Amino acid sequence: MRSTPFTFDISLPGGVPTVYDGTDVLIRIVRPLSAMGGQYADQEAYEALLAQGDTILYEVYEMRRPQVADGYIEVADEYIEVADEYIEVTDEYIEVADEHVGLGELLHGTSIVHPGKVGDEYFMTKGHFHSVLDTAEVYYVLQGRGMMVMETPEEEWAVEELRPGRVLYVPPRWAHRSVNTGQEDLVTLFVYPGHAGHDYGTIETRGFRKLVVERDGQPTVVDNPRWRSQE
Ligand code: M6P
Ligand code: ZN
Repeated sequence: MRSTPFTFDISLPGGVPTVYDGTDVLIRIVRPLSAMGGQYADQEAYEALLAQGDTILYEVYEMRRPQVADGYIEVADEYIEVADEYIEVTDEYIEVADEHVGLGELLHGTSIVHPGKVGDEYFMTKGHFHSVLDTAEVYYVLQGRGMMVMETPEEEWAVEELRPGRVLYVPPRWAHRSVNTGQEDLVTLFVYPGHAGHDYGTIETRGFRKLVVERDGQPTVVDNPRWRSQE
């Protein structure tokens, strides 16, 4: 992995980063509708949309630092499972990071959430806590309109509006989910510590407290009827 300074560009519209060096790892993660089972409130609308095809909801281009392998990897859905498993093993991951590059690395990349709805609920990311809970994340909005839905294990919640030029700081302990409330792709640049990892299980089980739905043509934050308190 490269240890001298480097640059890359992000092409807009679209949000695809230029590959800055063949020796670094740019991972493309694709999340189709089928990866979001149980996440949308309107299960019937979800099934109906899925029956029409497994449409791609969002894509992530991630500069993996520390890298997990040499070269340029385009990751298929199957590989994501492998990657997630790898990240969940936090101790081993830190060990690998330590051995190769230390713990000061920053993972970064672009997230592209496509426009659309499942019933009246907008296309969104799965959302996650970081496995190392005490790690933050910074987002910079490059294109589109949206909301970041956030909450802590202590059941506080927050929703912040996303629009081009805006920076969002997600403090340690806050789970986060990007929601596209606009008509075009929502493109954000994100940066977070290389050893943070993703905890998807908590959100998959409990859901987020709040949903973002369209009401009278406007994005509206509502309670998630299926949200389960930790107790
Ligand atoms: C952001 C970052 C990425 C994350 C992506 C998609 O861009 O936090 O690390 O992978 O969102 O969200 P999720 O991992 O919840 O599917
Ligand atoms: Zn994150």
